[in-house]
Amino acid sequence: MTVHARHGDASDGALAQAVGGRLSRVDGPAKITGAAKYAVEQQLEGLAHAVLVESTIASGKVRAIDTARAEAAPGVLKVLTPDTIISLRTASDWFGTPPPDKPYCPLARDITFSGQHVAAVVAETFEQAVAAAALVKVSYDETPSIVDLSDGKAGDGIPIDAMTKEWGDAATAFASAPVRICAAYNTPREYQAPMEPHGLIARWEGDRLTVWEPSQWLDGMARTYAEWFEVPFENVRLVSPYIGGGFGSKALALSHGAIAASAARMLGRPVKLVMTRPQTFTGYGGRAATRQTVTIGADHDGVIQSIVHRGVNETSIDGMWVEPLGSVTSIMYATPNFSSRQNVVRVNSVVPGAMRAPGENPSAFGIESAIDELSYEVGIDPLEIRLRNYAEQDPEAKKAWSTRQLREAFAAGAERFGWARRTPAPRSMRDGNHLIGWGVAAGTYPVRRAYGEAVVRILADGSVEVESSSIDMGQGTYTILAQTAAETVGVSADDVVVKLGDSRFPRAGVTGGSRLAGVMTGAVHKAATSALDQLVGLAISDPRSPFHALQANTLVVANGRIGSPRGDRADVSIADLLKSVGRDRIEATGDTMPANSTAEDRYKNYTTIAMALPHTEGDYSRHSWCAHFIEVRVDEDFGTVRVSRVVSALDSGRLYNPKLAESQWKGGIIMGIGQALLEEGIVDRRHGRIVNNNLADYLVPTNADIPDIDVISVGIPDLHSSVLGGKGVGELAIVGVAPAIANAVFHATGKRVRDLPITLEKLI
Ligand code: MCN
Ligand code: MOS
Repeated sequence: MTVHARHGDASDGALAQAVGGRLSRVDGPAKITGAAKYAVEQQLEGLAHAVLVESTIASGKVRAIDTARAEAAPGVLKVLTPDTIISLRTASDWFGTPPPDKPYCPLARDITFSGQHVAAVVAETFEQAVAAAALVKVSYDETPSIVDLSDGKAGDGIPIDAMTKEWGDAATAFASAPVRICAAYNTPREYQAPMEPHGLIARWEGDRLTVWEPSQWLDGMARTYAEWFEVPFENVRLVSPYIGGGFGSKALALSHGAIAASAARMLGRPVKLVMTRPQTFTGYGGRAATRQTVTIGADHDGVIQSIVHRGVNETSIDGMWVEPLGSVTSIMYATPNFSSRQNVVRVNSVVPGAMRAPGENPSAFGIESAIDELSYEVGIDPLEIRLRNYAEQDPEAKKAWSTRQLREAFAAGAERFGWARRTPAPRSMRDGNHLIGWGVAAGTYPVRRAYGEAVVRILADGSVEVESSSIDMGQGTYTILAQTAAETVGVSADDVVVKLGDSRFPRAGVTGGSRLAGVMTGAVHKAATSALDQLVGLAISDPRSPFHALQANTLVVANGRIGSPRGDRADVSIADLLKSVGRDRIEATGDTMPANSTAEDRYKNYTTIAMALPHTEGDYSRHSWCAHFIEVRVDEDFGTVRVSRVVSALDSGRLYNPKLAESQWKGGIIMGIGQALLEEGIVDRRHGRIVNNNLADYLVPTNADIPDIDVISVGIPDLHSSVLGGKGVGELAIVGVAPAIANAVFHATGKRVRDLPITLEKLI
């Protein structure tokens, strides 16, 4: 393991290894040398290969599936159709809502979107399965489809009352406000596009199922598989030690998983199924397309009096996805009058899903663009207007913020960026034929909390082992849990081995909502504290211990050695102490569940999201915050936009590992740049089909698109948010990037683009 310490930071190894140190990723070497085995890289005896056949229409019914030629093709073991696949039971949803007692078929007869799985071919080799899948002939009775939100047939949709937020009298206050702005903001379908596509290997041994599958939630997915196949939860093992990115898309067991596990059961052989890149655009949902109108009533000083917000997001014909569009709108600025409502509209698409900061991300595009528009309307600097409307407490929950270093973020970001040198008028800054624009926007993400569980072992050689069924998809879980255990027990992180990604380990809930780091550092801290207590207890009380005669009531453990606090006795290594007291290990399981929790509570906490603590629970409202300052250069002739400078100041509370948190923030900002300038799922309106379903046509940023990104941490420890004082990091930084870029583009060009992405045809 190498420790890269940056100048000016904790520069010696020991400091880098404690919580708050800049330890490099402990899983890094395994990943870059190829030693890390991803889910579908397992080599299993007798492995068969499944390939999906998908609907080519967006709406209608399968009339017939002709499998004769496929069945006769070389190497084919089975062709699965709705008629031949085994029957499964419907599983509960991720809230744990009990399912209707009805069968579940992962292959569709009723088609509600293009790309729906209708059949699967299983063969001895992958190539044989691909060849035979092309021979499956599906005929349909097609019916007209609703292409997207702009389709005339889409209608106004279904009101989602739970999303309604109202206080004061927003309509009246708006009507009487001296300054009024009103605009509509749209975001398109966007896709998580993780480098590793979805896929799995499923193997049955009797009624025990093992699934190797990239997963943001082993326990939740294991529950779903158990319910589908009606076997006990304990009979399902999910294995996912390394994951090539998820961004929200790998939290749930999906229909392709049910198909592969069914095939494995039917054949009595392990089956591998890997999605093609195009299938990753329809096998599960990306971010829903959204429409919002934001109206703001203010006085001539730019002080907001009323915000009225209406949002719509698309969902599928038979599934429900609500993208909470009022989430940032309702808390970012102080306003005495507020109204937000939301509808969903059913269209013929796969049900949309979670993608990095679902809700907050499009919500911020609306409100952070709108307040920028207001700033020009009243002639006040866009940074100044945000400070004038600063929310001193949560305007919605009417509670104090646990911590909100947003003012500090604005100040630090503005200083580093040089905001004071900005000239206010649009088109007033240029460099040759580049129009230069400077934009600012804020972002936020709530602190989601739940409970976690971990085991910490102090082993005979003095090393420490941590186990948890939580996961690392690149965020740094392995590393921060090593640091937490190392610091708590008093050893070097080099001597800690963290094992994750196996549902047989002590349980963990979903890695979603940027909550895992806070949850799991808490659990590991607790387990490690209890292991340390046991170690010290033994050293004091065991007659064979060299410290027994000391009659001390505590001892100090540091650098893997135990000593007396007064230093009046030679210290002893943990290994020697364990040897002298005749123990080969010390083990402690720690969970952060309330003391009176039942086994049922634990199961529910780890396998559903129903037990998460609201971010406004108790006396405080808890959120991470950020401010982005972005420079764009717009080519006046061609309308091309390049982001040339980013300075972001962020408040995620205490950072467990600043190097990793900065990397997370930069990743979020890069994804935000992609969202602002490139990303858009384009639908062929004749067939209701995503046409740019690959990474050549669905554009994500490359290195050449990304300038140096400067991130500044302005957080302070927030003990209302987590045991060690951290708030969420993973999703925060994407929130607010797109509006900061849109605002910069307006400053550069005088054109307000309210539809993402900001492509050149919208500027010329
Ligand atoms: N961290 C820190 N200090 C804190 C909090 C976090 O140093 N106070 C650092 C740690 O390295 C931690 C990481 O940030 O491992 C993320 O912590 P957290 O914010 O708790 O987020 P989660 O661990 O729950 O990760 C999930 C989050 C989500 S929801 C998405 S979406 C996302 C993201 O993380 N997907 C990612 N970051 C991703 N990063 C990678 N490489 N790949 C993805 O798919
Ligand atoms: Mo993140 S979208 O909550 O997995």
